[in-house]
Amino acid sequence: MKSLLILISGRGSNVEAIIRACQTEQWPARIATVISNRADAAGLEIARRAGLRTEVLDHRAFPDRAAFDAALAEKIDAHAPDLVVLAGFLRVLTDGFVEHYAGRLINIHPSLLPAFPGLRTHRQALEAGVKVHGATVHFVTPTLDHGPIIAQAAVPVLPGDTEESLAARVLEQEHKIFPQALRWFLEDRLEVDGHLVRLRPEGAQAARAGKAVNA
Ligand code: NHR
Ligand code: GAR
Repeated sequence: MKSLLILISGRGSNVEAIIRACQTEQWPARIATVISNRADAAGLEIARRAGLRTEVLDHRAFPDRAAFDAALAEKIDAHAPDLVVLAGFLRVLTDGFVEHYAGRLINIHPSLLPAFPGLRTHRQALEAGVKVHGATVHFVTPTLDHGPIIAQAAVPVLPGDTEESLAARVLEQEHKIFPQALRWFLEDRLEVDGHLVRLRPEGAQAARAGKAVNA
Protein backbone atom coordinates (compact mmCIF):
# COMPACT_ATOMS: atom_id res chain seq x y z
CA MET A 1 0.00 0.00 0.00
CA LYS A 2 1.30 3.46 -0.91
CA SER A 3 1.62 6.28 1.57
CA LEU A 4 1.10 9.99 1.25
CA LEU A 5 2.23 12.76 3.53
CA ILE A 6 0.45 16.13 3.71
CA LEU A 7 1.97 19.54 4.46
CA ILE A 8 -0.32 22.34 5.63
CA SER A 9 -0.21 25.82 7.15
CA GLY A 10 -3.82 26.63 8.02
CA ARG A 11 -7.50 25.80 7.90
CA GLY A 12 -7.19 22.31 6.45
CA SER A 13 -10.38 22.02 4.38
CA ASN A 14 -8.37 20.34 1.61
CA VAL A 15 -6.87 17.87 4.11
CA GLU A 16 -10.42 17.10 5.18
CA ALA A 17 -11.48 16.47 1.57
CA ILE A 18 -8.46 14.21 1.00
CA ILE A 19 -9.08 12.21 4.20
CA ARG A 20 -12.72 11.71 3.25
CA ALA A 21 -11.96 10.59 -0.30
CA CYS A 22 -9.19 8.25 0.89
CA GLN A 23 -11.59 6.59 3.32
CA THR A 24 -14.85 6.51 1.38
CA GLU A 25 -13.27 5.55 -1.95
CA GLN A 26 -10.93 3.04 -0.30
CA TRP A 27 -7.76 4.31 -1.97
CA PRO A 28 -4.82 1.90 -2.16
CA ALA A 29 -3.01 4.32 0.16
CA ARG A 30 -2.63 5.52 3.72
CA ILE A 31 -1.89 9.00 5.06
CA ALA A 32 1.43 8.71 6.93
CA THR A 33 1.22 12.04 8.77
CA VAL A 34 0.14 15.66 8.47
CA ILE A 35 2.89 18.21 9.10
CA SER A 36 2.23 21.93 9.70
CA ASN A 37 4.71 24.78 9.92
CA ARG A 38 2.25 26.50 12.27
CA ALA A 39 1.27 24.95 15.61
CA ASP A 40 -2.12 26.74 15.54
CA ALA A 41 -3.20 25.41 12.13
CA ALA A 42 -6.83 24.28 12.38
CA GLY A 43 -6.04 21.50 9.91
CA LEU A 44 -4.02 19.71 12.61
CA GLU A 45 -7.16 19.28 14.69
CA ILE A 46 -9.07 17.95 11.67
CA ALA A 47 -6.32 15.38 11.09
CA ARG A 48 -6.18 14.36 14.76
CA ARG A 49 -9.94 13.92 14.89
CA ALA A 50 -9.63 11.57 11.90
CA GLY A 51 -7.13 9.54 13.89
CA LEU A 52 -4.11 10.66 11.89
CA ARG A 53 -0.63 11.37 13.16
CA THR A 54 0.33 15.07 13.16
CA GLU A 55 3.62 16.93 13.53
CA VAL A 56 4.64 20.58 13.76
CA LEU A 57 7.84 22.15 12.45
CA ASP A 58 7.89 25.92 13.08
CA HIS A 59 9.85 27.67 10.32
CA ARG A 60 10.61 30.55 12.71
CA ALA A 61 12.91 28.26 14.72
CA PHE A 62 15.37 28.14 11.79
CA PRO A 63 17.90 30.74 10.63
CA ASP A 64 17.02 30.47 6.94
CA ARG A 65 14.91 28.62 4.36
CA ALA A 66 17.60 26.04 3.63
CA ALA A 67 17.84 25.05 7.31
CA PHE A 68 14.05 24.76 7.64
CA ASP A 69 13.78 22.75 4.44
CA ALA A 70 16.56 20.38 5.56
CA ALA A 71 14.77 19.70 8.86
CA LEU A 72 11.46 19.30 7.05
CA ALA A 73 12.97 16.82 4.59
CA GLU A 74 14.40 14.82 7.48
CA LYS A 75 10.95 14.61 9.11
CA ILE A 76 9.33 13.64 5.81
CA ASP A 77 11.92 11.04 4.88
CA ALA A 78 11.45 9.29 8.23
CA HIS A 79 8.08 8.21 6.78
CA ALA A 80 9.45 7.34 3.31
CA PRO A 81 6.21 8.51 1.61
CA ASP A 82 5.44 7.79 -2.04
CA LEU A 83 3.81 11.20 -2.41
CA VAL A 84 4.19 14.56 -0.63
CA VAL A 85 1.19 16.90 -0.87
CA LEU A 86 1.09 20.68 -0.33
CA ALA A 87 -2.45 21.43 0.86
CA GLY A 88 -2.42 25.14 1.63
CA PHE A 89 1.24 25.06 2.63
CA LEU A 90 2.44 28.63 2.65
CA ARG A 91 6.24 28.49 2.63
CA VAL A 92 8.20 28.74 -0.59
CA LEU A 93 10.49 25.71 -0.83
CA THR A 94 14.15 25.79 -1.86
CA ASP A 95 15.32 24.26 -5.14
CA GLY A 96 17.20 21.51 -3.28
CA PHE A 97 14.06 20.45 -1.39
CA VAL A 98 11.92 20.41 -4.53
CA GLU A 99 14.51 18.45 -6.49
CA HIS A 100 14.75 15.86 -3.70
CA TYR A 101 11.01 15.16 -4.16
CA ALA A 102 10.92 15.59 -7.95
CA GLY A 103 7.95 13.79 -9.47
CA ARG A 104 6.32 13.06 -6.11
CA LEU A 105 5.49 16.56 -4.82
CA ILE A 106 2.03 17.94 -5.71
CA ASN A 107 0.44 21.33 -4.89
CA ILE A 108 -2.99 22.89 -5.21
CA HIS A 109 -2.98 26.51 -6.26
CA PRO A 110 -6.12 28.69 -6.19
CA SER A 111 -5.96 30.08 -9.73
CA LEU A 112 -6.00 28.86 -13.31
CA LEU A 113 -2.22 28.70 -13.78
CA PRO A 114 -0.25 30.12 -15.50
CA ALA A 115 -2.46 33.06 -14.52
CA PHE A 116 -1.89 34.52 -11.07
CA PRO A 117 0.98 32.63 -9.44
CA GLY A 118 1.93 33.55 -5.86
CA LEU A 119 -0.37 34.73 -3.09
CA ARG A 120 -3.74 36.61 -2.92
CA THR A 121 -4.86 34.99 -6.14
CA HIS A 122 -8.54 35.86 -5.75
CA ARG A 123 -7.70 39.52 -5.34
CA GLN A 124 -5.39 39.31 -8.36
CA ALA A 125 -8.23 37.80 -10.41
CA LEU A 126 -10.75 40.46 -9.34
CA GLU A 127 -8.27 43.25 -10.09
CA ALA A 128 -7.49 41.79 -13.53
CA GLY A 129 -11.21 41.68 -14.33
CA VAL A 130 -11.15 38.08 -15.58
CA LYS A 131 -14.55 36.45 -16.02
CA VAL A 132 -13.30 32.94 -15.27
CA HIS A 133 -11.13 31.86 -12.33
CA GLY A 134 -10.37 28.52 -10.71
CA ALA A 135 -7.83 26.14 -9.23
CA THR A 136 -4.89 24.06 -10.46
CA VAL A 137 -3.29 20.87 -9.18
CA HIS A 138 0.31 20.62 -10.35
CA PHE A 139 3.62 18.92 -9.78
CA VAL A 140 5.95 21.24 -7.89
CA THR A 141 9.12 22.36 -9.64
CA PRO A 142 11.67 24.90 -8.40
CA THR A 143 9.98 27.77 -10.30
CA LEU A 144 7.03 28.80 -8.14
CA ASP A 145 3.62 27.66 -9.42
CA HIS A 146 5.00 26.61 -12.82
CA GLY A 147 5.12 22.80 -12.64
CA PRO A 148 3.31 20.34 -14.95
CA ILE A 149 -0.49 20.66 -14.62
CA ILE A 150 -2.45 17.58 -13.54
CA ALA A 151 -5.97 18.99 -13.19
CA GLN A 152 -7.87 22.28 -13.30
CA ALA A 153 -11.38 23.46 -12.53
CA ALA A 154 -12.92 26.75 -13.63
CA VAL A 155 -15.61 28.86 -11.97
CA PRO A 156 -17.32 32.05 -13.17
CA VAL A 157 -16.43 35.40 -11.62
CA LEU A 158 -19.80 36.97 -10.86
CA PRO A 159 -20.77 40.63 -10.61
CA GLY A 160 -20.39 41.78 -7.02
CA ASP A 161 -17.91 39.03 -6.11
CA THR A 162 -15.59 39.74 -3.19
CA GLU A 163 -12.32 37.92 -2.47
CA GLU A 164 -14.29 35.83 0.02
CA SER A 165 -17.20 34.87 -2.23
CA LEU A 166 -14.87 34.03 -5.10
CA ALA A 167 -12.53 32.01 -2.83
CA ALA A 168 -15.49 29.98 -1.54
CA ARG A 169 -16.61 29.14 -5.09
CA VAL A 170 -13.07 28.08 -6.02
CA LEU A 171 -12.59 26.08 -2.81
CA GLU A 172 -15.62 23.92 -3.58
CA GLN A 173 -13.87 22.87 -6.81
CA GLU A 174 -10.52 22.38 -5.05
CA HIS A 175 -12.16 19.76 -2.85
CA LYS A 176 -13.13 17.81 -5.98
CA ILE A 177 -10.05 18.04 -8.21
CA PHE A 178 -7.38 17.68 -5.52
CA PRO A 179 -8.46 14.24 -4.19
CA GLN A 180 -9.10 13.12 -7.78
CA ALA A 181 -5.59 14.11 -8.90
CA LEU A 182 -3.94 12.46 -5.90
CA ARG A 183 -5.86 9.28 -6.54
CA TRP A 184 -4.65 9.23 -10.15
CA PHE A 185 -1.07 9.58 -8.91
CA LEU A 186 -1.45 6.81 -6.35
CA GLU A 187 -2.97 4.56 -9.02
CA ASP A 188 0.08 5.18 -11.26
CA ARG A 189 -2.09 6.77 -13.91
CA LEU A 190 -0.06 9.96 -14.44
CA GLU A 191 2.61 10.10 -17.11
CA VAL A 192 4.79 13.22 -17.09
CA ASP A 193 6.32 14.16 -20.43
CA GLY A 194 8.24 17.42 -20.06
CA HIS A 195 5.60 20.00 -19.11
CA LEU A 196 2.72 17.76 -20.18
CA VAL A 197 0.86 15.37 -17.88
CA ARG A 198 -1.08 12.54 -19.53
CA LEU A 199 -3.74 10.51 -17.79
CA ARG A 200 -3.51 6.81 -18.62
CA PRO A 201 -6.82 5.04 -19.09
CA GLU A 202 -8.06 3.11 -16.07
CA GLY A 203 -6.51 -0.36 -15.99
CA ALA A 204 -3.63 0.56 -18.31
CA GLN A 205 -1.16 0.73 -15.43
CA ALA A 206 -1.84 -2.91 -14.48
CA ALA A 207 -1.43 -3.98 -18.10
CA ARG A 208 1.93 -2.21 -18.28
CA ALA A 209 3.09 -4.10 -15.20
CA GLY A 210 2.15 -7.32 -16.95
CA LYS A 211 -0.74 -8.09 -14.64
CA ALA A 212 -4.22 -9.22 -15.61
CA VAL A 213 -6.44 -6.17 -16.03
CA ASN A 214 -9.81 -7.68 -15.24
CA ALA A 215 -8.77 -10.57 -13.05
N1 NHR B 1 7.95 25.95 -3.70
C1 NHR B 1 8.45 25.80 -4.93
N2 NHR B 1 9.77 25.75 -5.04
N3 NHR B 1 7.68 25.72 -6.03
C2 NHR B 1 6.34 25.80 -5.91
O1 NHR B 1 5.59 25.70 -7.01
C3 NHR B 1 5.74 25.97 -4.64
C4 NHR B 1 6.61 26.03 -3.53
C5 NHR B 1 6.11 26.23 -2.24
C6 NHR B 1 4.74 26.38 -2.05
C7 NHR B 1 2.45 26.67 -2.91
C8 NHR B 1 2.21 28.09 -3.39
C9 NHR B 1 0.88 28.33 -4.03
O2 NHR B 1 0.16 27.42 -4.38
C10 NHR B 1 3.87 26.35 -3.15
C11 NHR B 1 4.36 26.10 -4.44
C12 NHR B 1 3.55 30.24 -0.62
C13 NHR B 1 4.02 31.36 -1.28
C14 NHR B 1 4.69 32.49 -0.51
O3 NHR B 1 5.07 33.49 -1.10
C15 NHR B 1 3.87 31.41 -2.65
C16 NHR B 1 3.28 30.34 -3.34
C17 NHR B 1 2.83 29.21 -2.66
C18 NHR B 1 2.97 29.17 -1.29
N4 NHR B 1 4.89 32.36 0.82
C19 NHR B 1 5.56 33.31 1.70
C20 NHR B 1 7.06 32.96 1.84
O4 NHR B 1 7.82 33.91 2.13
C21 NHR B 1 5.01 33.30 3.10
C22 NHR B 1 3.58 33.65 3.20
C23 NHR B 1 2.98 33.36 4.58
O5 NHR B 1 3.65 32.70 5.42
O6 NHR B 1 1.82 33.72 4.79
O7 NHR B 1 7.44 31.79 1.78
O8 NHR B 1 0.51 29.52 -4.22
C1 GAR C 1 -6.64 26.74 -0.53
O1 GAR C 1 -7.52 27.61 -1.22
C2 GAR C 1 -5.39 26.52 -1.33
O2 GAR C 1 -5.62 26.43 -2.71
C3 GAR C 1 -4.61 27.75 -1.00
O3 GAR C 1 -4.82 27.97 0.36
C4 GAR C 1 -6.10 27.44 0.72
C5 GAR C 1 -5.93 26.48 1.85
O4 GAR C 1 -7.18 26.11 2.36
N1 GAR C 1 -3.22 27.61 -1.26
C6 GAR C 1 -2.44 28.65 -1.46
O5 GAR C 1 -2.87 29.79 -1.51
C7 GAR C 1 -0.99 28.36 -1.63
N2 GAR C 1 -0.31 29.58 -1.76
P1 GAR C 1 -7.30 24.87 3.34
O6 GAR C 1 -6.27 25.06 4.44
O7 GAR C 1 -8.70 24.98 3.86
O8 GAR C 1 -7.08 23.64 2.55
